[in-house]
Amino acid sequence: MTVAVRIDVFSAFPEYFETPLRASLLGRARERNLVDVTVHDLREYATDRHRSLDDAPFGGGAGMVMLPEPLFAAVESVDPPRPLLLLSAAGERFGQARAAQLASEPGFSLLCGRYEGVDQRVAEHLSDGELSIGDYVTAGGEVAALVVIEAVTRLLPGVMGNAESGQDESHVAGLLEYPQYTRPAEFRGWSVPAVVRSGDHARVARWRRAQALHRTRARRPDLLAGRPLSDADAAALREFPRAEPSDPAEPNQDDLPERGESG
Ligand code: JCQ
Repeated sequence: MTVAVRIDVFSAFPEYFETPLRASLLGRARERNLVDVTVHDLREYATDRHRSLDDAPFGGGAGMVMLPEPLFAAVESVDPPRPLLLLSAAGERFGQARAAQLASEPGFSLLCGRYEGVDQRVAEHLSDGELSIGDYVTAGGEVAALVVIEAVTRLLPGVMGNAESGQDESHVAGLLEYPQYTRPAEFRGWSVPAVVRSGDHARVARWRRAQALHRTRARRPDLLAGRPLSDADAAALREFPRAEPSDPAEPNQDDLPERGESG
């Protein structure tokens, strides 16, 4: 019996986590004690009578900065699992490899910034590192924390049922996922490719592999850079030279230029 991975979250808006932590995969994983997520309300550690968590920036400028005192007080009082990671657009990019690494440890903690950011002394002397989920601006680190928690939890032993097809999925094998189909075999005139209904499982596997490679080359060529093509992959690509459009009159979506590209 393995012990649950412990995740402690520090947030000025703990209510943000209520529904996502109860619903679906995360809710089931917590009920089954596969993961132990505790959300701490930063406002409980505010020291002034207004329970302030922020103040104006030294040097002037727009917006507010999170105070060091309540953040240090919260973390020092809880003594949460380390590493303690600050969610921030300025952080290291969070990806599947980091998710797998965090899933292999006994626990970690997430500190959610708000307002225009946190006092730099929190980043330097309280947190062990900064994580970013991507190059966009959100109102605070709560959504990013949920992304990290869900990506890590679904990798824990026993969390995923039949969908332990974990090895096929986008990013897990270093390629984008192949196209998937379910019933009906024909929907509004669009047919499921004959090969996936053929019952020839080895041929289906080669078709899927070829589609994953075509799709990755078209959409995320960066993932293929410096990756040698195996003999099996080259053979799959010869057998299935390009994705089959559902309607021969339609252009192949994978071969269209990216939106916003001139050509
Ligand atoms: C965006 N990846 C992560 C918003 C302040 C550290 O202080 C702040 C953090 C945020 C949240 O941004 C993110 C993020 N991309 O967490 C304001």
